[in-house]
Amino acid sequence: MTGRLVVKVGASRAEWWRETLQGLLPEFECRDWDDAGDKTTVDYAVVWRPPAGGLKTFPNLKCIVSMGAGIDHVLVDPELPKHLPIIRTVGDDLRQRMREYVALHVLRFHRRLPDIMAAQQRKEWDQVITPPAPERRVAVLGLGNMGAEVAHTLAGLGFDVHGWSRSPKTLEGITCHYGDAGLSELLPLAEILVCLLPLTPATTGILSKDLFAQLPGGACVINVGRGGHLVEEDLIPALDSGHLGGATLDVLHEEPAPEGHPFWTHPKILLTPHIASLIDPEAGAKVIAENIRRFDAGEEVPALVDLAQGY
Ligand code: NDP
Ligand code: OXD
Repeated sequence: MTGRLVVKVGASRAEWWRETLQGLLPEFECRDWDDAGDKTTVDYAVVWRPPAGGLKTFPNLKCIVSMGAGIDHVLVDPELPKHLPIIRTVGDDLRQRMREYVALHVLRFHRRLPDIMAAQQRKEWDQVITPPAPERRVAVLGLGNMGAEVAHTLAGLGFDVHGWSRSPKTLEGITCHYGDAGLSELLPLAEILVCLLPLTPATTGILSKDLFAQLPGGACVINVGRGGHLVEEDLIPALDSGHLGGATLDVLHEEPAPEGHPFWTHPKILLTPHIASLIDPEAGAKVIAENIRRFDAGEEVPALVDLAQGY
């Protein structure tokens, strides 16, 4: 036994995760967060949405492992031990899932599937005509691990793809924009807008009425970043006025959406339960185990987060 780790994830999948990690890391003792035993001997915490103040109760952690690409759910803890490195979880399987999800929802808007389904309800044979993909501009906010792959997938389907990042980028087949000026160039072009940004102070609330006003009439929005990117109260007026054509939301401020939340029933909103690229133990545990092993051996871990950058 070379170390101990604890796993914190939703109760329904906690034992599945713990057992899978234990099988992959026999040299570690893997325990559930709530059954950690002696907290002073825990080296690694593998977490999804740990409770505020929880991580500091493990005084000798070497590293925090986010069970996801985003680390906002860790950074949000006001008592987070800030000296600790954080490793995020990224990998081919997760990128593949995101590519599938975004392609599905971009095509749904592009081919006007909601209109076709509504026509069927009315028993109308409505031959909706849509332009071919090269005449449809799609903008991807965030060109990182997920966003760059998604942009290439959409370009592969023939869309006219534009992307936006913080720093300048060159991606084959994608028109890249960056910074505030780049966003102003991009928005008036974006018939379908995909948000794949990390949640940081600079990106919180970016999907707001000001941004919607810069989109062309009828534009559709797909948010797969974080609920905090969207100013929720700005969305329904933009949809109801007809300025926005529709929204697909995989992430919300509060997940699951509370009963009675207007997004559940709005005819122009499709809600999915944070499943765009859901990490499961089959795919995710292998990546996490490899990262922990490398970190423990003092080897380079590419998924180590640059905490100064904040994502
Ligand atoms: P990365 O950190 O790899 O990429 C982030 C991208 O966003 C980079 O291109 C970065 O620019 C850009 N960016 C960050 N801040 C700004 C800013 N202020 N202005 C403009 N661009 C900015 O993240 P991932 O691609 O791995 O993931 C992105 C997010 O997607 C995650 O943080 C998470 O919130 C969400 N996600 C959601 C999932 C789901 O199932 N719904 C699954 C996985 C991720 P630059 O390249 O210049 O650094
Ligand atoms: C992630 C997520 O950040 O699933 O990986 O949202």
